[in-house]
Order: sequence, then structure tokens, then C-alpha cells
Amino acid sequence: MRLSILMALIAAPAAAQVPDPPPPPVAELPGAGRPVAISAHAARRQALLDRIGAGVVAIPAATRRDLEHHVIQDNDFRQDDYFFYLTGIETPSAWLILSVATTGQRQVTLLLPDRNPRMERWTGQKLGPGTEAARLTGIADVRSLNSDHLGRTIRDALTLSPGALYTTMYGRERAAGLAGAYDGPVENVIPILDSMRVVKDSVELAALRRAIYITTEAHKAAMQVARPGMYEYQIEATIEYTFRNLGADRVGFPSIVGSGPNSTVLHYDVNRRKMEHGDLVVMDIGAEYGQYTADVTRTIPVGGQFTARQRQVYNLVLGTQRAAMDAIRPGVTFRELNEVARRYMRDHSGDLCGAQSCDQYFVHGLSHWLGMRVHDVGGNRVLEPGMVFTVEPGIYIPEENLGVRIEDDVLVTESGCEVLSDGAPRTIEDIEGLMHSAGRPKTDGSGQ
Ligand SMILES: [Mn+2]
Repeated sequence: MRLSILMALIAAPAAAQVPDPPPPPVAELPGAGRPVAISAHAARRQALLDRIGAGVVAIPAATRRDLEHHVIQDNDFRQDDYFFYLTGIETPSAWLILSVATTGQRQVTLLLPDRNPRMERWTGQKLGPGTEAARLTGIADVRSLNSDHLGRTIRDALTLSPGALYTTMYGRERAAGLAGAYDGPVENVIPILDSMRVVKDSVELAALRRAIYITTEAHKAAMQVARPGMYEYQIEATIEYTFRNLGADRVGFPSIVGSGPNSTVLHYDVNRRKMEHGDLVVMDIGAEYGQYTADVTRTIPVGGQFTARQRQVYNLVLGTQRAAMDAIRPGVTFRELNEVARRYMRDHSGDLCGAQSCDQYFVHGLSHWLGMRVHDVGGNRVLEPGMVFTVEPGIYIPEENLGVRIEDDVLVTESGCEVLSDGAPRTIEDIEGLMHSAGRPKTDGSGQ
């Protein structure tokens, strides 16, 4: 027992409590790609074809970056979001061609680069054309990108399915160029895909839940290690250690760990300051898992206890967030939620921020969509069940080196919302409780 308690104290935070990811529906893909949720991706492709009427859709995968030519610190391959949304595979340089003929007949073709054993010595095994790829992706027609030629596939599809050529490619004349002598209309398919992506299906929600779970665990780990005298990057290290330790693929965005004066800088990510007693630390972080990212912010007192002044400002931000969350339901807009939040802040500021209301220090928007991108696609939309977004009020008072932001990720339900990031302590009582339980002496936060 003694040993297990000791091990629990020195082990990585909460590593033993991680629930397993859902069981894979098929075998893992070569190259360590995760299993494809075949029916979900097929449903997305069919939903896209429902939307375009007649025509052909051509979606390129991302290409692998080159150590010799690109920024080497950022050489990790990450799949193109649109290609991933429609296929679930992380294979570089592939293409997806979808078509719907005037007869209504639909065709889905995946073009994969031929495998290259010599290159695979360097880059690892890749998914190549063949029956194995068809089985693993659920796309029956998998062809060789090299021998079948992309242009011919697109041209043939356009012959059978006249209409427009839809693509995500920048420089859409290049897409037409791929189809040779094609001189019909070329359309941007991105707005259609974005309008689909803003409402998440169950497979997307599972990835988001896992990314968010990992992120809330990282917040708890950070709360437990934070001490005056530490540097911000040491908190960042604990956070990003926890991300990888729990299976995150990468950060969804650079981790923000801003203490004292840096707590009032919205996107501070240098993280080099030495933290002092009395500082608040804003930690705005998000793990990425399965191409989906979390975005959760907590603000903590590095000494383990909020001062009276910090406590008042913190609770105003928290009350503002609760007011906004209480107003979430289908049919509401971001603009309306923002108004609810600002009205609450104005009505409850008292003299906390001088003669004016504290909402003068609430200098950013309340919400943004969340998904494969941290500021996800979706634009102006009325809330519907299945949408996921952030609720993040803040108050930043530079003249006091006092910044507070509280950010949670919510899922719109039929009647309101589910807070997906509840796992990270949010109230003063819960934050101080966790910080004290990590062996920290009780102080008044002022350094004594
Ligand atoms: Mn955010």
C-alpha cells in the first residue's frame, strides 16, 4: 500500500485512469494510421453528393513536407482536413474522386500512390492501391494514382457525370487543368463541406471527447505542479508531456502559459517568464487527437490561492460563462450569446473595474466553432444539436497584471448544452482544492 501511494505521487498524473479509446471497427491501417470508421465516412461522402446534384468532386490529400525544403521544426505530416473528413486516412498525396451522374448513379474512387519499398525504408509502410486498401477504407474502387492517372479518372468521371467540377484546390484552374481539355464550370466545394463540418457526427464527437479529456487531464497535471519560482515553460512541459502520454497526436495550437503581465496578453505563447507568488497563470491549451482539437483555458493562482481581488474578478468571469452557457439551446446565435455574456458582466461589475463596467476589459469574442481546426469552419450559423464550440469570457487588466480567462467546450443538445470539458476544475474551490491536495502549503497567495 505504501508503495502504491508513493508510486501514485511520483507517477505521471492520472495516467492509470485513462479510459481506453473505442474498439477499432477494422484492423489498423499500415503506417500506423488509425482504423477508419467506414460507415461514418461513407455517410459523409453520400451527404456531399446529395448536396452537389450532378458533377464531379476532386479532393487532394496533403503532401508530405520535405526536411530539406520546409521548416524542419514543423515537419510532422498532418492530413488535409477535407480529405480526412471524407476518407479517414492519413496517406499523403492521395486523391478522392466522387461523382454523381445525371442518371443519379454515384461513383467513389480513391487514388493512392503506388507503394515504394525503397522509400518505405525511410518513411515507413504506406497504404497502397489494392484490395487491402478497399477493405480498410470501405471504398471499393481504389486505383493506382501513378498508373491510372488522376487526369484520366477525373475526365472519365466528367464524361459520365456532366455538371461542374467541384474541388477544394486553391487555384481552381489547376483542377480544370488536371482534367485536360475540360472547359466546363469549376466550383469551390469548400463552403458545402464547411457547412457539413459544423455539425459533428458521432465519430467526430468521439475524437473531440478524447482530445478534450486529454486536455482536461493536462490542466489537472499543471495545477498540481505549478509553484512560484517555476518558469512558464515548465508548466508547458507538464501539459505537453500529458498530451503525448495520453496519446494525443500533437498540440492543436501553440500552448499559451501566461503568468502575471503575460496573463493579459491574449495569444502569448513564448512561455519564458519566471512565475512569482501572487501571479495568476492563464493556461489556454488543446490536445489534438484523431485530427480533432480541444481548446480549454483555466486560470490559476501560481501560489495555490487566489487573492481577494483575483477572486472577485475570477468569479465575475465564471458567472459570465455560466450565464452564457445557460442561454445555449438550438436556435440561438453566437451574437445573442455574446450579448447575454456582456450584459451579465455589465450588470455584475459593481465597482470592480472602476467607474466603467468590466466588459471594457473583455476584449475578444465569446465563442468560436471547434473541430479539426481550433477556430473551426462554420461561419455564422444558428445553433443546432451536434455543434461544438467554445465559451470563453475573459477580463484582462494590464495595469494590474491581472488576466482571467475561463474557456470550456460545449456540445449543443436538443434542450441546451453538454459541457465536454467539465473534467478540469473550474470553480475557485475546486482549483484551490486540487492545488492544495498536491502537497502545497496553504498561503494567502501574496507570498507568505
Ligand atoms: Mn478558444
